[in-house]
Amino acid sequence: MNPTRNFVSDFREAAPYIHYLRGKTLVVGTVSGLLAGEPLKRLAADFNLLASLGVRLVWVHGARCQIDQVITEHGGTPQYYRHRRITDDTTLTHAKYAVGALRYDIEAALCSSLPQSPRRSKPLTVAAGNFLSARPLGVIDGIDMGYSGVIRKIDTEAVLNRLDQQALVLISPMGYSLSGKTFSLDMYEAAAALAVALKAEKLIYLVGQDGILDSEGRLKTNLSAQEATDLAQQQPDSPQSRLLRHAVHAVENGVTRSQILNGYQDGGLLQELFTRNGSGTSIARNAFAKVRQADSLDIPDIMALIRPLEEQGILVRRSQAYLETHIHTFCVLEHDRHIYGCAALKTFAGHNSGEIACLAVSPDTRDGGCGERLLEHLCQAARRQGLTRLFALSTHTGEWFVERGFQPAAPETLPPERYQEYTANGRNSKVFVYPLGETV
Ligand code: 1C4
Repeated sequence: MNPTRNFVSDFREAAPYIHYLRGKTLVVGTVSGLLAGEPLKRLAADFNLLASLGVRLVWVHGARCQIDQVITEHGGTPQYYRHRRITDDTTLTHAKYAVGALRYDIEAALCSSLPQSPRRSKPLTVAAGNFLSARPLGVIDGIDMGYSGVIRKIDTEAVLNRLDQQALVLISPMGYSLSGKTFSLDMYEAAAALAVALKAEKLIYLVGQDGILDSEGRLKTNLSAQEATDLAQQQPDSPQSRLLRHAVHAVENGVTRSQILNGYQDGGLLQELFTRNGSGTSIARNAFAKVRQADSLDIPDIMALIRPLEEQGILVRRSQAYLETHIHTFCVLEHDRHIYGCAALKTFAGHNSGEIACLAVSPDTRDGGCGERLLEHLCQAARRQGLTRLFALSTHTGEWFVERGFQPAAPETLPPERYQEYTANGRNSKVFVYPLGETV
């Protein structure tokens, strides 16, 4: 294995994502367990890296473990009701102490001069402050929740100003009432509320598990808001369902995606942001269509989708007979039994290349990431088949592929069988290739 080759293909894969994320706002909520030792150092280094790439960052930190620890050290027992802390006067004093100390630790970690840090000479500026106003949670089922609060308002303008000044905005899970009281807040709720108020591109929760797991412990990589809500309702009182509800709230109120990742995985955040495969669970509002293997029942829908594009010369003409014999190479994007897109992965005997072919998304669904999802699906399928290179031929859509890391290539580099077809059909299409690299 040639390490330089891996670096080059990985860097090419990351480039479009770097471009896309520049100037975008990410709100990242981290659970309290991550905020010490190596995990904190790694997170701080990754935040520094993201900020140096022009990503606008709001970091909302939890403090549950640290507050529990202070309470225990003072001989108390942390009290919760429905996963929310019951905050009496003494608990509030402990919470202020623990959150204050934690904030210093986080700021120090963000300043530390790591050898590989792009900001070695100028640490990232951190802005913290009274951005959140709160009101009491009140009495729930007869239990007075004391100084546990919910967000009342966010000073969005102040946060945006700090972001415009290229500061990382650090939000602690505390809010203040107009009468000058302090309330302890829920990190998940605060992060979701900030993401909505700031119209963030993404809300990311870094947690202690690989993402959202189904009842059999399997990771769900993509969920629509509806699927996430259904999952939350299966175990309404679990911590996962609380997390899901906030993640769904964000995507239903204008945030493009909520992502839930394992914060202990070194590089998990960067992998999610800069690779096609990502990591963890992604939740999108769009009752997001599923990409699945096509079958012969899909052929009428596929034909309806591709015929107009064939008429325009964008796609090569494919007969019904061709579709019937090659349907196993197609995937479709489906929602509510309606097909919104299709694509095929053509392979060539004795060759490690595959062709992304017959890629189409219905006109009323374009620009919503469906094309990207079909491409992702085929990249993963190609890797599973051991292919090392993908290519696409296009008369109209070359830029779309280039923006996703494909490079123009000479037609002569096509597999011989495909090159013959290329010269015979006279379409003079442009060729684009994408190295899949040696890693999966
Ligand atoms: N060029 C550059 N950018 C484009 C673009 C284009 N033609 N069409 C859309 N975009 C941009 C949008 O402006 C948007 O940009 P933004 O707002 O994010 O900055 C972004 O792409 C949207 O990305 P997305 O992931 O949401 O994409 P979708 O809209 O869901 O889907 C398609 C993108 C290109 C698939 C969709 O626009 C579509 O169906 N277009 C018509 C069909 C088409 O052009 N398909 C690509 C074919 S190339 C042929 C074959 O038959 O096998 C020909 C082979 C030959 O020999 O010539 C292929 C592969 O099928 N080859």
